[in-house]
Amino acid sequence: MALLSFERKYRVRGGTLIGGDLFDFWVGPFYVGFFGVTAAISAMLGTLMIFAAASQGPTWNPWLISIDPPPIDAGLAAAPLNAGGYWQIITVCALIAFVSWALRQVEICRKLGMGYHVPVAFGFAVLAYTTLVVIRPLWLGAWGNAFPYGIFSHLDWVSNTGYSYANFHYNPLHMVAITFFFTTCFALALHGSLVLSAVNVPRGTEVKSPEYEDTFFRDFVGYSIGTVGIHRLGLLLALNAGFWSAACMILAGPLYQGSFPEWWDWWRSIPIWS
Ligand code: 07D
Ligand code: 07D
Repeated sequence: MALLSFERKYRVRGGTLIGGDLFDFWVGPFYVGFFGVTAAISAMLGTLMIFAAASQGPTWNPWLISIDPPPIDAGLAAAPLNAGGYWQIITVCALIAFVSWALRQVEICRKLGMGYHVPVAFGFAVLAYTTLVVIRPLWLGAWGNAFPYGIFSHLDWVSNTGYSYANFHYNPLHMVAITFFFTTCFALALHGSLVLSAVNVPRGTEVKSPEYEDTFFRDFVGYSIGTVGIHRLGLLLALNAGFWSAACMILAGPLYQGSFPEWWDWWRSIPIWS
C-alpha cells in the first residue's frame, strides 16, 4: 500500500485515552491529540520560565545560565521565585511535558494497533529524570538535592554529588548501569554493522537476506540471536541502563550515606578469604 493511502486508512478518529474527539486530528504530518496540546503548552511555559529565570541571573551565555533548586535548608517548601521557585515551576512544566509526550506516543500506538514499546522505553528516561528531581529529593527531605538546570552547572552537580560519596565508581549499581550502557553500545555497533554489511552492497549486487546475517553469526560464534531477538536484546539492555542508573541514585543518599569504597568492606571480611 502506498504510504499516503495507508495513512488515509489509519488516520481516523478514536483510540484516545481521554477527552474523546478533543484535538483528535493531524496538522500536516503531526498527530495533535489532547496530550500533544498539554505537551506543547507545558513545554512552552517551561521554556518561558527558563528565559524569565535567566533574565534574573548574571549571564545570557547559554553554557553558563543556571537555574538552581531551592537551598537545602528550604527543605520541601514552595520557594520564592528567585530562590528556587523558578526551578520548581520549570520542574512541574517538564514533568507534565514528558508525561504528555509519552501519552501522545501511547495514543499513536493505539491508533496504529501497535505495541507500547516506544512509550515504555521513553518512560524509563522519564523515570530517571523523576528519580533525580522528585523521588530522591523527597526522600532526602529537600528540593536542594536535585540538579540545577544549566549546561555546565548540571555537570558540576554530577561531579560534586559523586565526590560526596568519595569515589562514585564504587557505587555497585552505578557499575551495573555503566555496564548496561557499554553493552548497549556494543550491541548497537554489532547490529548496525551487520545490517549494513548485508544491505549496503555495491550497485548491481543483490541485497542479502537476514538468513545471511544469521549465518554470519553462526559461523562466527556458533549462535545468532535472530532478527526479532536482537531488537528484544537491544531494548532490554537500554532499559536496564536507564533503570539501574535511577536505582544507583536511590542507593546513593536515600539508602546509603558515606563512602562507596567503604561499602565494599563486607567483601574483604567474608570468611572465604581467611
Ligand atoms: C542525543 C537526544 C537529543 C537531546 C539533546 C539534549 C537540552 C538542554 C538547556 C539551554 C543524549 C537537548 C538539551 C534541551 C538545553 C538549556 C539551559 C540524547 C540525545 C541534544 N541532561 N549530561 C548533556 C540533559 C543529566 C551529563 C548534553 C537533559 C543528569 C554529563 C545536554 C537532562 C546527569 C554530560 C544534556 C540531563 C547528566 C551531559 C548532551 C534531563 C546524569 C555531558 C546530552 C532533562 C544523567 C554532556 C555539557 C545528550 C555535555 C551532557 C541535557 C540530565 C550528566 C546539554 C535535557 C543530571 C556527564 N546533557 N545529565 O546528548 O556535553 O543526551 O554537557 O534530565 O558530558 Mg546532561
Ligand atoms: C536523567 C535524562 C532524562 C531525559 C529526559 C528527556 C528534553 C527535550 C528537546 C532535543 C538518565 C529530556 C528531553 C529536555 C529535548 C529536543 C528538541 C537520563 C536522564 C526525560 N558515570 N554519575 C550516571 C558514568 C562518574 C554520577 C548515569 C560513566 C564519576 C552521579 C550513568 C562514568 C562521578 C550520577 C553514568 C561515570 C559520577 C551519575 C547517567 C565514567 C562524578 C547521576 C545516565 C566512564 C565524579 C546519574 C539517574 C543516566 C544517574 C549518573 C555513567 C563517572 C557521578 C550510568 C560511564 C565517578 C551523581 N553515570 N559518575 O542516568 O544515575 O541517564 O542518574 O567515568 O545522577 Mg556516573
